Amino acid sequence: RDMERDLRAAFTNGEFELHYQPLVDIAADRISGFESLLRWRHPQKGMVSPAEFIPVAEDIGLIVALGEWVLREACSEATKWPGDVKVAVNLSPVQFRSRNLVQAVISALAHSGLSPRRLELEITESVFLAETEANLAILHQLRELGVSISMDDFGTGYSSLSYLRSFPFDKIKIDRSFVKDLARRSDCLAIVRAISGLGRSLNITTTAEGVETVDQLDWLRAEGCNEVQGFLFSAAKPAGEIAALLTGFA
Ligand code: G
Ligand code: G
Ligand code: MN
Ligand code: NA
Repeated sequence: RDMERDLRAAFTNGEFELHYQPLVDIAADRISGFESLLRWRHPQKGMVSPAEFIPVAEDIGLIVALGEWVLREACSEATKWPGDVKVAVNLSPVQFRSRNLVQAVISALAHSGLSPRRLELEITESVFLAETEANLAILHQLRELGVSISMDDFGTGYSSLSYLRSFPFDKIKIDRSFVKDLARRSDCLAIVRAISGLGRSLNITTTAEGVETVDQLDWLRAEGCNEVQGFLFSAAKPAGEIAALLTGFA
């Protein structure tokens, strides 16, 4: 209950900020984009993790307004980056239920002037669990705007493969739980290999999350994974540090 009250106040007081984590194109060895990750700078508690407050924001419906703010903020920030660098925004399934999502994306693009080609929307499999047909229709409308759609946390949900058949995703993000033990566990390697192969066959970009070591990067490169994201390159950083990340990366 305290969290509820604090969250609503935080939104009006402007205590939220976005940090950005690089997505690295393995073959080109360059930053292809950044994932925006929401941060709450609580006046007493300091940084509060989205893992803690997003479920509450979803419960009280605040995620709709907060999600619209995230879209506007991320799109306008991305206009400051080199023209081929993309921005990825996470969407909550609750934003699909609000029925205002397509308009929110149109409006964020229009106000920022960002090309839709530079916006990636990340969704999880939970988007398909309820109101599947309605949500599919929304995904198609979003795609028609020219934005791309990524399947986040792939492999951790339910019947992943059927979702790949019901919607032509542009990108699959391999959950970091599979990347973690890549070098030590043959089952993790088998899963990463299968997802990379699936991506190649279906012409879907594959991105590995949670890459922390050079060893993991070498395995992922060998498996033909297209992109990596993780502490090996950088944690999520405030907007002000992005220019340095872009020039410093090589
Ligand atoms: O950044 P990590 O830094 O701790 O993020 C934890 C979780 O919060 C991740 O699953 C991530 O997808 C989610 N998350 C981060 N930012 C956002 C956001 O802007 N919107 C939504 N819906 N989820 C987010
Ligand atoms: O669910 P989603 O992938 O959107 O959330 C990204 C989450 O992964 C964030 O919490 C972010 O802080 C975390 N993260 C990013 N890179 C790494 C990494 O290399 N290792 C670990 N353990 N977590 C990471
Ligand atoms: Mn994500
Ligand atoms: Na993820």
